[in-house]
Amino acid sequence: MTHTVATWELRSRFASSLSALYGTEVPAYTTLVEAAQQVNATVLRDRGAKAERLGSIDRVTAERHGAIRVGTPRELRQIARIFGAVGMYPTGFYDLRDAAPTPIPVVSTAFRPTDPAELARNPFRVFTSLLIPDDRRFFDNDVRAALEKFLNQRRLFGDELLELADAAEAGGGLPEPAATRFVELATASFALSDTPVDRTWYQTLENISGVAADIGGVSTTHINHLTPRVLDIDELYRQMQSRGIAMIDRIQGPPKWDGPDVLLRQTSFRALAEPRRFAEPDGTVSDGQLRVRFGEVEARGIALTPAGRDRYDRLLAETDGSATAWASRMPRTERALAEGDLAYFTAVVNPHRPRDGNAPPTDLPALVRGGWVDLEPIVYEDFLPRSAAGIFSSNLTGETSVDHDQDGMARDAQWLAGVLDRPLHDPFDLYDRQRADSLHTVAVKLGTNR
Ligand code: OOG
Ligand code: NI
Repeated sequence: MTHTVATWELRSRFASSLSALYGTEVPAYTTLVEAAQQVNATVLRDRGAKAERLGSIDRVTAERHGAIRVGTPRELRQIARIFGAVGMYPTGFYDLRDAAPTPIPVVSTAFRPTDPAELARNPFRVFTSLLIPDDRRFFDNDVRAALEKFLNQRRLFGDELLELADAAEAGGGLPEPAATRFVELATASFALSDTPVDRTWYQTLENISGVAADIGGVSTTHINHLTPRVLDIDELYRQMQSRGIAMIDRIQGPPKWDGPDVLLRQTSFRALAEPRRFAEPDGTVSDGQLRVRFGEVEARGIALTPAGRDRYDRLLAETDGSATAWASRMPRTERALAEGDLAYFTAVVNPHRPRDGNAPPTDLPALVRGGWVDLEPIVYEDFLPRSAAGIFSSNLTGETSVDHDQDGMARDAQWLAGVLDRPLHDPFDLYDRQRADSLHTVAVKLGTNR
């Protein structure tokens, strides 16, 4: 009998193989991972079981997200097949083209496991951006035509890789040696290539947008950053600076405070100069450098409901994330977040619930108030468009040139699902379902599911 390497194991092998590759390509990433592990060990020692409230230390230690940028719908569909092979499915729609202060000519999604049990096994996720060449605010007709021609000629992924991917997705995994081969080919397709970059073409695009040049100015794609998860991001930030690594000037997302961690806080070190070869206009090849790849670290908190998210977005827009404004408008306990329906929790029956003969209520706030259930936070598994745009732009060299007199092309989640030719999951639906499933189990146990 040949042993099948299951989908989750392919995912976990793929994540660690990409991480090993990125560590050899960008040594500062290894420093970041080491610093993150040290901070996590300290937090675990100091806070004990509380440190694992938002994920077991095994999950958090292995946890990474990456970012990849592609140029055409066809490339995005191929990426979807490769990630589908390892159980990562497109989730969420992010339009970064009118992000303040720096618009980026892409729309994005994140490929990730959608099932809680799969997330617990390995939560690898990849923020994936698609260039929009027909957005006239960024690209005029000539550049657009040249971009599309260039992109349509390149092949990012070979047939062998795509066929193995399809077999893995259809079969729920791969036998050996196909499994090893798949991980090898998938990893290699995201390595930095040493194919010479056409200097003139790259610069044409870079004058419009550094992200456009990184996507459409080269004949390959590459993993753009990999992000470990840390339990105390403020401490990590201090440690990286004391190790001499220049970080961007802030931590993005909610401010530091003494209430529950929600959503996502992220920070990064600036893109580093890496050697690249250039094809010059006179036909010679020269050595040069590009700064496109960086390192990022993140702390994850509880997922917010649409109402909670709305409050977060408004707080950030109105107060730029001031900690005092935050503290005056965000509930300070998990329980208050649940009672206000601002954040997602699953409920489990409280073994010490009151046994006074009264019938239990059925809605979550009342169950919590009556002491019938305990709450388990649902971790935020997604991204934040404002932070994402901040991460993109803090790593750009040069300005993005935008012609505000032109209309952008309208793009939405439905359009992206069409491009992907797969369902595009809505993060809120996934969190909602997880909460609903737990309430159903509670109702069965309490005998209220009439
Ligand atoms: C993606 C930037 C967004 C995040 O963590 O928000 C991102 C990119 O640079 O391609 O990764
Ligand atoms: Ni990132």
